[in-house]
Amino acid sequence: MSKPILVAVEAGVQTIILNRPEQLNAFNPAMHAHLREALDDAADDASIRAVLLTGAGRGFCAGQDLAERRFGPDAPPVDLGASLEQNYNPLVRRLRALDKPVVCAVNGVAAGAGANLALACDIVLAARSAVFVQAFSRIGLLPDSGGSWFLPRLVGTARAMGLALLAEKLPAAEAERIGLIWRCVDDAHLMDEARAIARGLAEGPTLGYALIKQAMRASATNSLDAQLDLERDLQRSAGRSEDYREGVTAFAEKRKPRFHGR
Ligand code: LHQ
Repeated sequence: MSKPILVAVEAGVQTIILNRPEQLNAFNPAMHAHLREALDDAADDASIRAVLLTGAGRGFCAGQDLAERRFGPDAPPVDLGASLEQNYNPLVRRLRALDKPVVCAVNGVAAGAGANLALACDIVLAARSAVFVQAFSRIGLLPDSGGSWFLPRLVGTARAMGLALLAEKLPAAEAERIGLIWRCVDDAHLMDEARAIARGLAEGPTLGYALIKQAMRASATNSLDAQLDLERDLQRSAGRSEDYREGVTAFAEKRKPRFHGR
């Protein structure tokens, strides 16, 4: 049996490939378990300074594997809350807690929890042929895996509501236009561009990136006053880093900085 995800580390980038292409990389428990493990490794291993997430085959991720959810007329209802608690919520929490940048290369359709997995990443690139579908309402569910939180924050309530209620396929170019993702790129260039971004981040000021992520995350619930205080405190830490010293020195010497992530 092939592995549900493939993981490789090169030049400071941990690449994770969702690998159930026949099911458009839909989630089963094994894929969840392996993905959690890979993200734990990314958090613990100091040599990993950026993560790149993508899918094998023509899809990125079709969300929950619905073949596992088929039930006969007499079957008792499945506790979907338990499924979220055991698998999807820990995944999204791990991704959001990771203090290293996560680049997502959406290589094809991203549906249901698969779409929201992408939205939980820091920089989302998508192939021009890819589509995002909040497929949940098609089967009587609501956006999960953080979707009901990410969508209104990224694109506003009107668009979030439209995407969730109508569950239409949103083409990558439109996703870029409305601010759902960072950039839509031609299919042939997706992986080169995503790798270049991830490698650039892996050579960057890792500590500074962690502080950027912390500040951006906190802004979702902070008042401006609280955010100004937080920026003061985080900038104090950033200002003590080796990378800040190197950045300023390299600027003065008109050369490219050599950051070590400290
Ligand atoms: C699939 C799937 C799939 C299995 C395509 N499973 N095989 C969380 C917590 C607890 C419970 C419930 O859910 C959740 C979160 C969720 O994610 S709920 C939402 C689950 N996902 C969906 O509802 C999406 C279902 N899939 C689709 O709507 C379409 O397949 C999309 C729009 C993704 C792609 O459409 P097409 O490009 O036309 O491809 P296709 O439909 O022909 O699919 C290709 C194959 O992939 C096909 O298998 P086959 O053997 O016929 O070639 C599909 O059965 C399989 N596949 N999604 N989620």
